[in-house]
Amino acid sequence: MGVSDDPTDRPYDPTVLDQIQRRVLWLSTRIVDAANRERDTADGVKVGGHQASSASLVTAMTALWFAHLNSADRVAVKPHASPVFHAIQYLLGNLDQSYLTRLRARGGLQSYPSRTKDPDEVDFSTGSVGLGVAAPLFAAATRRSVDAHFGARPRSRFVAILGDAELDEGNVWEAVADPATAGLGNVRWLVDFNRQSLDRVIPGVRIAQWTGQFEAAGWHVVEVKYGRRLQAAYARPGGEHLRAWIDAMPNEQYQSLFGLSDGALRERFLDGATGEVKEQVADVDDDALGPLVTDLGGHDLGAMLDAYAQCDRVSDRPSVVFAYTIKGWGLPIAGNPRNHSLLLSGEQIDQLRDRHGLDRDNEWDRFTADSDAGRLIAARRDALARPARERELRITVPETTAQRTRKPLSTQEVFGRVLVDLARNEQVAPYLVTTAPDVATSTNLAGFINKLGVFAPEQRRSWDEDQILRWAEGPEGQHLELGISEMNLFLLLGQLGLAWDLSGQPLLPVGTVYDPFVLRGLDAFVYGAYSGSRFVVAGTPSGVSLAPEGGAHQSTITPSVGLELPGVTFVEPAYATALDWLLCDALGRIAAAAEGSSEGAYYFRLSTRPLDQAPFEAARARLGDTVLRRQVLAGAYRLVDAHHDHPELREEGAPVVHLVACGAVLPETLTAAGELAGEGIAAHVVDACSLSRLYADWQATLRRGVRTATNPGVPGVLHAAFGDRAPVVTVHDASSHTMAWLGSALGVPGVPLGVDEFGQSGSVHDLYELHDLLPGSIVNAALAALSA
Ligand SMILES: Cc1ncc(C[n+]2csc(CCOP(=O)(O)OP(=O)(O)O)c2C)c(N)n1
Ligand SMILES: [Mg+2]
Repeated sequence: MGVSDDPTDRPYDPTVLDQIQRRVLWLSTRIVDAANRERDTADGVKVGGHQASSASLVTAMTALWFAHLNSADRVAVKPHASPVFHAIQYLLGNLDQSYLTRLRARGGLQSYPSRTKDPDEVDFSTGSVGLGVAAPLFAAATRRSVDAHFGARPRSRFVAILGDAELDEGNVWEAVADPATAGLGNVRWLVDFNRQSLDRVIPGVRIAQWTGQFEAAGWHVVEVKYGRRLQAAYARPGGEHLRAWIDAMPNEQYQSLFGLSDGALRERFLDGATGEVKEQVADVDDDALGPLVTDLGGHDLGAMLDAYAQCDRVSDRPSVVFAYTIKGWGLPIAGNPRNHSLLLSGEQIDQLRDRHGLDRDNEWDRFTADSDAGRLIAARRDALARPARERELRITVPETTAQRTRKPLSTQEVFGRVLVDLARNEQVAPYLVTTAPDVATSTNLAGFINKLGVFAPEQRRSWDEDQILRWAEGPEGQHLELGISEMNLFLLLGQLGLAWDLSGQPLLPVGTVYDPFVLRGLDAFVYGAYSGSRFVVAGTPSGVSLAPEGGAHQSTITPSVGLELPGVTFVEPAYATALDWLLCDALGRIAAAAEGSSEGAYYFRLSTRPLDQAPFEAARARLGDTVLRRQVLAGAYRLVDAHHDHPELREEGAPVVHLVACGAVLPETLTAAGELAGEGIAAHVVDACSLSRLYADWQATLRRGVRTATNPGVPGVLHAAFGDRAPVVTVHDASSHTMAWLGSALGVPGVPLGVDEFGQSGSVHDLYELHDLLPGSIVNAALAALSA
């Protein structure tokens, strides 16, 4: 690419920008230094931070924030460049100076950019490499659909700044390949192409492969390879030999030049070179040769700004810029193959401070307001100021869609019905958006899709006259279909759930996935939860209850994920009305978006096993809707009260046991309770429809006790559902471990039943028998619990 030397092409004075980038380099290096050399953590654990990875991006990020971005743009920053980001925010006046010495301290600057925990405004959390790269792509896909439904908002560029080794993560390519991300002309990826990862200099020259992959996916690729000095050398007669020599040089050889000087550098550089190449550098002094042959474009402000401008001229597809950089640029550790976690010594820091013309009294200062840099920064601060965004949707989500049925129903079927009913609700429907990784129809989203259509940027002609499923695609569609990538599902859900912030429009996102494959998207699920995103995801079908499907399709550890993941509420209802209440409530909470709430995402684990609804209707008649709904939302209710059904057992003082079940296994549990009653044992049945809420309530009570050194009681929810103090049997179509804590929570003996092996194909009966989930086993477990 050509570098324009005409300063009138650019609105900023290059010498001022250069002054700013030097300060950014100093501050980002010193932020890490202070955390490591000046803070006593008293625990012997290294603090760390990444001076080399940060330095690598100083030029590219200075050019972005001080000469390119505007207030509508949103940026994901490479995890290990967080010190550069914070240094920039500090210079812009968006971060108090006190934070600069608090990198990686509690309440200070987080190790990696964090939306929810950093003191300055982070658009995308990053840290698990690859995810922060893909997130802006899905934010842009979200924006495309938001613009189509709610009117175009000021155009944003969605930028990801990534390390070159992040391209090794498969999720990056899943995101690039999905048709849902095609044609997003407002996406920019900026690759910090320093040819080093954590362990090593990346072997070989991979740029051609990567360029080919991006181009095959329809991306616009820009390479910023050489700086001005090298470009000038190439332009001399015979300069093409020099260029060909450097172009073909293996990374390892090129990288080794950074540690050398003078004669040794010349010798290494020319190792194996032809006479023509030698001739090209014959007149270059020894001390000028190093700076010349290592003059890469990623450290040339003008070259970077030109690359950004070049991307802006391409509006019909995403752009990726490969900026050739030096890991550790401007530091004594530049290009060192081991520099990923190297830290400058005190002496090196002193020398660097000197070189930047600073001393201990002014080393943390901002530029003064009356300096050229100060004036530029003040103008940039104004240009980057963002309007406030509204989190909340001011709508009323109904408490129920009043599902009525006489026939047995599965939760998966009810889920589809509730969404269809909400799609008819004029207040709620506009904000609903569904998504699935090629499982929309098999997870019961077909009804919703029939009503609200599939999103496509342009109207597409349908060639298929299906009477049952109308797959109409166009800008009005509210279902976003993905290819089979659960990573992409959770990345998209995560971004849909942040649309209030990143696209100025709160939404009600709902995704579906086969429950076992929640694990396939798990890191992106964690990422969404950590980012504070709000959405509903339904994992269905689940457990061994999907019986004939068998084997690895049987999820057993997913409830643990739902229960243990912060920011996620796990819900596994069994009955239609309970699911209806819980789903409406979840969407209502997403709409209300209470700030500071610990609940963000809702994970519904569903089943295709049809269940008779009569037992729930009986509990409803006994408790009334108000009490029952309150208990369902709190996480557990007494489905069967043995003393109510069999008053004689109470009168006789019969032994009492609690059978607690979750989801599809309730029929067997009810039968077991009946059999126990026949044997003179009062077995109450509790439906634990949200283990998360039960567990959270128990923990909150315990923690209060721990923190105030008082005896914790039984929390309210458990008290309401369990009343009597009696042994428990837990029954779950999932790992027996998931509910095994209930005995402790209630302070009674407990016997957990569940699925602790990889599954078989078979009928529900066959498989419940195999895993001791039939009524006979539950009865035996109850007897064991009673005798414990
Ligand atoms: C998913 C994941 N795996 C591993 C790591 C540990 N890790 C952090 S940085 C890094 C290498 C990054 O290299 P690159 O992206 O090229 O960044 P650079 O520091 O060279 O700029 C690794 C393996 C991580 N943060 N996330
Ligand atoms: Mg790298």
